[in-house]
Amino acid sequence: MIRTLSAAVLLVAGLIAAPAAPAVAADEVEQVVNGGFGTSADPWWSTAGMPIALRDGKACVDVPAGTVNRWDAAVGQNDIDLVAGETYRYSFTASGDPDGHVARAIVGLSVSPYDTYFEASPALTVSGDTYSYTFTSAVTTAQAQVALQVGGSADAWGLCLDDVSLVGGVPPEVYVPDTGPRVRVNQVAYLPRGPKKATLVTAATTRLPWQLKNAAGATVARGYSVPRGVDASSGQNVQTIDFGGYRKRGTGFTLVADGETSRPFDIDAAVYEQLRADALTFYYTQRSGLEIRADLRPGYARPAGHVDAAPNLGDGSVPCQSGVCDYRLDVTGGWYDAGDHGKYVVNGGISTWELLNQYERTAEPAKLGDGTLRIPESANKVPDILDEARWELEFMLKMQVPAGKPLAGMVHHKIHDANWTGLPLLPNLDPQQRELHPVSTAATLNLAATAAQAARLYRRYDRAFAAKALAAARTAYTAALANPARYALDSDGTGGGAYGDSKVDDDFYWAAAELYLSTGEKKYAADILASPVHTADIFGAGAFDWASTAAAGRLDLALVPNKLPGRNQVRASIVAGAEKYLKIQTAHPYGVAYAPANNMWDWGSNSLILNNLVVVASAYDISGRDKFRTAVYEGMDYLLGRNALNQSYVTGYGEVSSKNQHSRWYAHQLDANLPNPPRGSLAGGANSSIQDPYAQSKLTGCVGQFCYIDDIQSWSTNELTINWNSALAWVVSFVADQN
Ligand SMILES: [Ca+2]
Ligand SMILES: [Ca+2]
Ligand SMILES: [Ca+2]
Repeated sequence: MIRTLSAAVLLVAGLIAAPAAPAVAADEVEQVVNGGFGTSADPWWSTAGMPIALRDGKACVDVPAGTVNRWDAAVGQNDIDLVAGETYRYSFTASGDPDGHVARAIVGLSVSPYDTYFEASPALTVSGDTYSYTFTSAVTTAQAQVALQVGGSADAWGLCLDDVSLVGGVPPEVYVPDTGPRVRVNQVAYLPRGPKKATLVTAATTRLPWQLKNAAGATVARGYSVPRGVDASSGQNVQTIDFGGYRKRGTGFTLVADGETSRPFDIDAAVYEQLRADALTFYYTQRSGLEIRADLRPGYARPAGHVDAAPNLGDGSVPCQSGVCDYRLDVTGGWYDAGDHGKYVVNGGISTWELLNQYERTAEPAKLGDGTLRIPESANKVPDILDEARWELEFMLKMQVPAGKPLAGMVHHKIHDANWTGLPLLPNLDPQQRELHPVSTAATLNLAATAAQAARLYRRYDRAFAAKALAAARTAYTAALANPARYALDSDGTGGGAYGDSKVDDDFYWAAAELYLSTGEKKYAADILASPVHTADIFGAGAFDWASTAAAGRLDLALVPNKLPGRNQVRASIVAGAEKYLKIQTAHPYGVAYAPANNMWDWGSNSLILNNLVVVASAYDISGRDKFRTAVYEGMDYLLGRNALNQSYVTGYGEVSSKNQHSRWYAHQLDANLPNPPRGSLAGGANSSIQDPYAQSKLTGCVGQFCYIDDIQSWSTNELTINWNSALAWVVSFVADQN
């Protein structure tokens, strides 16, 4: 989960010479000067080495070959006024020769920190097109710029531009998502013996008849819907349909109600086995420091990233930020966190825990065994999920401060680029300086927890690695006790996500729990029992995540065999937490076990929904009560299509699914030569705060579930990350295990 502030470019304005602006409606005000390039290019600027030439009344440039970022080559105009709350229409005509080169059209700040207020990235054609966009400014400034950023191409090409316009005072654009039929189903598969519910969006307030049809169109079941009133999470009047009495397997079923036919779905369990594998193979193509092989992942091959081969400066010998340390570390390997090239110990921690926990809890370890994930280690006799998690663990171990250095045993919070890069950008093409950021108590405890957990799980396969991990965990825990308040700051977000966390009692608790479970030592038990977190009600309306890790410790104390005094209460607390989520889910007309305060959906809400299901599934493991298992099954429906937007959030699963997640290398939307994210990639999902300009331009005023858009520029609703896919893999693995 990364807060990516898109960078823009600072370039020097030309001198003002102001011909008349194009004609516009009386109450609409043109902000661009000389957008028609009548007799000169003033006051437009262009980047060095790319002078503007006027041809046929257009501004044309020869874009040089071999630049990295979009903003390395640009044409623009500064001193643009913007007023907060005002809606603008941004339009221009442009052509590109040869076809297909992408121009990043922005309205942004012309000075540091170069915030982008709006952006669009059309692929240009030789014949040229007119482009027009509407957005509402969130800021008031006299220092905005409009620009077309055209860098990042290996080859030279030609751009011509005309009739550039930014008109204020236009009516706001009302974005209406295409949500298809009003009968909302799990578009992938219901389980033959599981619950089968759908949600009908309708104006009707009395019950309506429904029919379940098989692939041949024959009605195989029928009944009546149940009115549910207005659903707060979507603002829609809805009814629910329960066809759980039908249990036959098959493909191509549809539900018909209120004159609408749902998208098709299966009734079968097998697809969850495939999704378990796909959700986990996501990690291989996130790997840093390793070539991604075409034979293992057709369509996703790429050179190794950040291995000290130009233009990468590499992760083989990375310095600290200025003043932070005087040594360099080899921090190659690990997973790229998300759509950026950063690597963050805290997010690596919860992701690794969730993979290892998935393996530790499963009743069917063979399903996660050697040869299950198509990775380079698929024939080494070690379960593939452990091989994949080890790729990250080895990186996290490298982030620990070496003995003899100041703060030895503590762990650097993160390593990433000194400055933000643009999209698209393959990992091996990132030219930025990489930097280690200060150590933090949270990162140190994340290593302590996951390395301790690893010690007990890898012992069977590699005693030396298990011993090394346990020693590192002990060292880290001791160092954290001596440095209990070194907090990562929210402000440390230049070039990478901040991952600030100033509440670490949860991380202390989790680390003590894992160390106790792997060693049985009394001192760790004493720390667990002395922690207020041990008995606190940690299962609230939100969910556990990278910053709130108490649940990881609590779940493991409940489920991994141990002799902790009072363990029955620990187990009971999981069941009590699950009861709360069950209550929320039962009351929810879309069957979601997530009800944030004031209907403010959080960043990465899909992963929070899934992490609540982890608690519910664990309650099933503890209690054996079928209602918990049933709730987990139903919880998958929302993610796979039974939602207000009528789409699956898992790439490649469901008739309509997220496919344009924010990523620098699964950037097909920006470069036809790059792939979409691989099958089984989870999108972040509805986020009421819509922090990115693209989402703001489309979704301002959105209600709950509607605060999502499947566009690569929407980094606050549509990124992909290692900690979101770990939640997906965990829950899907549970579901697959039951069948
Ligand atoms: Ca012109
Ligand atoms: Ca293996
Ligand atoms: Ca914390």
